[in-house]
Amino acid sequence: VPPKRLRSLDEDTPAWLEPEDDDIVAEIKSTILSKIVLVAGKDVKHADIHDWYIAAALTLRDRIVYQWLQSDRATQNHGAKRAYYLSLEFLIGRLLTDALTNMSLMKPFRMAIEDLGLDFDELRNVEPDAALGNGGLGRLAACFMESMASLAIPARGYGIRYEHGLFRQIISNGWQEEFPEQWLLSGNPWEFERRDVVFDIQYSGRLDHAEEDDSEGRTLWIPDETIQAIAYDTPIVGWRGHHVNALRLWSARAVDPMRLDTFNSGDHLGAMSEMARAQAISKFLYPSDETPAGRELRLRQEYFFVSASLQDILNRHLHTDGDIRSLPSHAAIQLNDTHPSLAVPELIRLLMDRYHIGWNDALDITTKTISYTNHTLLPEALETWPVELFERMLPRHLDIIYRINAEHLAAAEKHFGADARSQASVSLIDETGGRRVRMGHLAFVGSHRINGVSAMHSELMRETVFADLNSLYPDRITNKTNGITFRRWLHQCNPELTSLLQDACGAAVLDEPERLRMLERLSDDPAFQQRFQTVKRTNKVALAQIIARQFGIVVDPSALFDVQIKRIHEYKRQLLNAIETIALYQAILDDPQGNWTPRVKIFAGKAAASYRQAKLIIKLINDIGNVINNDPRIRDLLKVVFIPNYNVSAAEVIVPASDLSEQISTAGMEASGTGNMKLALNGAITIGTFDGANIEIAEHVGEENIHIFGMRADEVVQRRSMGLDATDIITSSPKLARVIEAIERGAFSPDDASRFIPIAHALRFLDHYLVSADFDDYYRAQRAVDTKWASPEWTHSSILNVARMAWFSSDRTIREYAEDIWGIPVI
Ligand code: B1N
Repeated sequence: VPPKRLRSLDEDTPAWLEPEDDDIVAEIKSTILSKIVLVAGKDVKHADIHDWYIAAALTLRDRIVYQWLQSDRATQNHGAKRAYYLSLEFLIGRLLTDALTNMSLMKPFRMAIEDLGLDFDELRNVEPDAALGNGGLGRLAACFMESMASLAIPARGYGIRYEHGLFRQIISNGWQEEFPEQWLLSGNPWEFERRDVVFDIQYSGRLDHAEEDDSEGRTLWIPDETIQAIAYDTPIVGWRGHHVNALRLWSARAVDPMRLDTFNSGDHLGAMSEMARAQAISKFLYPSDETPAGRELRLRQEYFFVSASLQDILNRHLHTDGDIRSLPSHAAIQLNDTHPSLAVPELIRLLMDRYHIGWNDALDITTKTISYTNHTLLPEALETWPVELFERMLPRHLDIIYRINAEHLAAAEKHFGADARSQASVSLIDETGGRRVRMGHLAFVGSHRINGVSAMHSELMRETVFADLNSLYPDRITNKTNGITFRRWLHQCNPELTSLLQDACGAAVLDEPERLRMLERLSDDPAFQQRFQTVKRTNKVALAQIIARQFGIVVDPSALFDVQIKRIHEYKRQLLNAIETIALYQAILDDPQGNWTPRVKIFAGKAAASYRQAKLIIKLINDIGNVINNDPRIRDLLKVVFIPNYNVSAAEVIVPASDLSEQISTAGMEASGTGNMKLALNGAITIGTFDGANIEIAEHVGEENIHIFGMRADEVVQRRSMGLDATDIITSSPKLARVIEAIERGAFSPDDASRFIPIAHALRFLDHYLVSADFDDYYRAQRAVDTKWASPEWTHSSILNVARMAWFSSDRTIREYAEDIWGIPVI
């Protein structure tokens, strides 16, 4: 049980922060009431639920701030090395319950709020999700922020304070529609605007080589556009509230609020145009996930946040150390994918042009400070930018990139000889089809460590995209398998299970997840199994109620909840799940009295607005649901639910209620996955391919506690090399043939029989994702799941999944980053 007493703080802390146990609730209540009056400026009787939420958040924030300042002082005093995590995405979700759990204040706050006559759950549900990310990559950044604070690593996250996060998804007549998201509408109680932390960010203009002052290549860049970046800090509290770090997000504004001369001449809108152009930079999160957001505005965003962050890091370093050259021993900068790759030329530029360091030292300091995480090998997702755009927007950076490339290619020539293929493959410039800067190569060459996010992914990095770079710099690639924070993804989202785990493994399981192992000996204990099943049932009832209330679909909590929740992408193969649903439907109709396992197929996820095939798959799932859910012959043996607007908060409800976790990407394509970890930790059994972190999950939970199917990565490559036509496969699979025929006949789209022809066509002739090729084995694996569900083996395996997931804590991942990449000691 978390300690009720507040941790003792240093002498500077006001006495009111250390009330007696019994006083805590009263103190919280009176602070909340005073915030209503003093911050909302309202009489308590006029306060609405938003006012109460803001007042509660501010009351909690007061307590966090003292811990935060103390953490900062401690880092300062020890001259400790800091980690800086640069990411264009932070998918945080809600913060109230997160901060309450970590501050050990959940109970007193709940009591205080209920004493005030409010419903705590209603209050916490008014908090909007901070959805400043698309999917796994952004959520990983959020988990890492929490783990760095929990491990008391002095760290800071850097990103963009998007005014509009990921779009709101509405399903209208089965189709996805996108609407702007407005998380800042009612104010954001967590952030501190730092009006004194402002940096100029400059674009375009020209280089004056005549001004080069020496052979070092310092060049005068005369930019012709300046905008400003202003900092907003959000405190991130670690577990038990010991340490607090900041997430610093930048907002863009013009230097002048408007052009007065233009305004006075009568052009009122024109007078504001510079402000609009500047603010556009932090207006929207690019909603693409693993597809290139190849627009000029995106490159402007990337440079904007990289430049502001590096100026800030260098300022702080100089202020505390006084010697710019000692940067690598005081700062480790981690690039979350290639989106912040401009950090390489920007750091070199600042060191040379602002701090007058020579080329060799600037390059050396840069590579020692920076490291890069790769999250995808999909060729279409690897960022490249036209050289022409660089010339126009960032001429000085292109200049620096060319110089890095010249030295790099000279080293490559020594290594490979005059082999033109290897030369072309390692070059920072892709010369095939228009000259483009390869951002992955740039990040690689400018880093001392490059990591993949699962064992298999890191191995594929060495063998494919980065094979030649790896041969040139053989010690740089390393693996850091992803993890998730157990505070949010177990303790907070599944309090019932957490309390059972505390009973079974001791209260210390909250601090030492390895203790989950103690469940192994209970996995066959009938009494424990019973309690475990009761917890799952409670969570399923809660989800079933939401599904009934919000979507009017009645589902039976004793059915198997089969869940696929993630971005909609062809490689993630929601389509494979959808066509298996059709095959199962047909099989039940063939044998209505058969001994079928009742199933609820639950889907949730967003498709990029411009991704037509993914949006058609959403429509197909909804249309299948319409037919099956309304077919009385099925007698509720099968239900299909598409939960709209999937986000972190939705995941927190769905994950604890899941029985089966669908992790069915085409092998070799999912770098890691992290939803797979969340679901297994909450007792869902995985049906999945040998891909990403599924492989390591299988190693940990044991092959008998996971359902693996389908082609392996090498078989995928081999099959594709034989062509994408699946006719042979369909001919030998009557089930698959029947499914495709039903789709083509319009069985699920009677209002428009041709609607799903593009999908049927892909299944027959363009099977790039091996949906047809893997269908039979997937169907077989699903029937093995049915068999297991009916036996006591299910609960046994489910318990063992929970027991063996400790390694997937993001604390373990962060410890590895700190020790192997950042050189930061963890106590
Ligand atoms: O990063 C996650 C992994 O667990 C997933 O397997 C991986 O798919 C995901 C461009 C991406 N890779 N690449 C992206 C996101 C946005 C964007 O604009 C690429 N996301 C991943 C965490 O390692």
